[in-house]
Amino acid sequence: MCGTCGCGTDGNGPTILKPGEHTHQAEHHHHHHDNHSHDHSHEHKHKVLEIEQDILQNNAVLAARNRGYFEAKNIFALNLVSSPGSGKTSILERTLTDLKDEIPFYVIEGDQQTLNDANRIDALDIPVIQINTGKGCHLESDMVYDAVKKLEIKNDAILMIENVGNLVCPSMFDLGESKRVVIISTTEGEDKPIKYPDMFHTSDICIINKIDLLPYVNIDVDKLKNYALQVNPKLLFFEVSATTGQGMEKWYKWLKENRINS
Ligand SMILES: Nc1nc2c(ncn2[C@@H]2O[C@H](COP(=O)(O)OP(=O)(O)OP(=O)(O)O)[C@@H](O)[C@H]2O)c(=O)[nH]1
Ligand SMILES: [Mg+2]
Repeated sequence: MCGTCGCGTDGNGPTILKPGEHTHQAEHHHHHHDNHSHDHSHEHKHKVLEIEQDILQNNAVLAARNRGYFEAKNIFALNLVSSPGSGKTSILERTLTDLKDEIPFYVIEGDQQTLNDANRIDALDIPVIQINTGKGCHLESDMVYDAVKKLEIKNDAILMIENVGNLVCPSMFDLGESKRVVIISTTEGEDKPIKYPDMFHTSDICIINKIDLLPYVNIDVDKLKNYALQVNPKLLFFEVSATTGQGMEKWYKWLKENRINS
């Protein structure tokens, strides 16, 4: 749980908006356990632990419900996770542009604030819902549940869920996705998988983005992959540039092969 980053998503909950939809920015987030830095009593710690277990347990219950819904409708749901700016939305933009004539896509965008990413997807005429988590630093399964209801997803579609940019907390929250995709860009350094192992450990796919920048940055991609494999030997890698389109075909092939009866 986010005991160190101070993230909280209780209170009045996140705001879930379509592009163009408006709501007043509510002061809707307060801490799960705001006394944690002041009160170190045994009793308090015990309570915190119980609340954290409750949150994760509730999350798991609704994640299972999401997963059942996706399976019943043969929806291939991907949870895209990464640090901020690694290129999640850029990869989505190119993927949707290239494949939208073949495959029905739906998108859920997670950010603390703004409709920026939803507007980028909306510009491609893809149905999209933005979730603003306020102080929260990750999506939870109830937010996805609400967004999915608003999206009215057709059978056999692909649902792309772009999580909040954060290489730590989203790893703990199952959203009911079919596969988890971690994206890391060439500017982030090869040691991230061993520094932030949970995200790589819980993912199925690792997309290494911004390979067009390789001539300019100090990174050893083989080393990055080896670190990631130390954490998760089952990871499957794609090396791409969302900017130039390099490497995207292999990613598309995987998407097409895995979306039906996944
Ligand atoms: N050179 C290069 N730049 C890229 C590539 N992909 C994305 N970018 C740039 O990286 C920046 C961040 O890209 P986004 O797609 O917004 O990243 P994101 O992961 O969605 O960011 P958040 O949603 O804020 O976490 C933008 O300036 C992009 O143009 C790439 O393959 N090569
Ligand atoms: Mg984004």
